[in-house]
Amino acid sequence: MRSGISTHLEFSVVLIEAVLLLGFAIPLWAKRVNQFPPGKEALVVHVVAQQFSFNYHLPGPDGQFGRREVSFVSNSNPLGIDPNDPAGKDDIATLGELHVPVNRPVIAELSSKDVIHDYFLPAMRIGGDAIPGSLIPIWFTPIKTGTYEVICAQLCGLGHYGMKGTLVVDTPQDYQTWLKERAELAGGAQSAPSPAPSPSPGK
Ligand SMILES: [Cu+2]
Repeated sequence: MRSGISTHLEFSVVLIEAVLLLGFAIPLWAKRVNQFPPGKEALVVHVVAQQFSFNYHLPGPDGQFGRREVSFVSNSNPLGIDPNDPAGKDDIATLGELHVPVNRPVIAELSSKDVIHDYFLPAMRIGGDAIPGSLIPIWFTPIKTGTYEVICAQLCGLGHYGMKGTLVVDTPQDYQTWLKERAELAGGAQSAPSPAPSPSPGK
């Protein structure tokens, strides 16, 4: 009977696919997602979502994050970096654009200042919810230089459609250049009014 054979065949295919998916693919993927690279090897960055953009906080050349405190949050200090903490003096805060070096694991710790957002990097095939009061880490390793899109994948308000950003994957040299430029800018912005003349007048 032809119909009998085709029923058996289809059932077998469904069974094999189910075993592959539930028995191998999903557990392996879950393991891969939860297996974070060691902290020393990875670049750690804080991603702080707010309506309607993503803020980034990098530790700067000293590799140490400055303390953050809600009471310091202002327009010029959107992340609330403590100006009295020496570790925070060279910290880098950017809005909308993140630079990372190629071939180095990145751990992004997600949080939010207002509502629930979702930090989604389609090109890195990873994303995670950014929830007020929580720190949710995700990780990825960029393997190709270029500029990639970052989007908010959680309906978060009227401006949600425009909540986009860029991830720039640099060569290690380009990344160091960017880091240096940013750290110099941060040195002036983060500390209390400094009378020292800036060598770069242009913005
Ligand atoms: Cu959002």
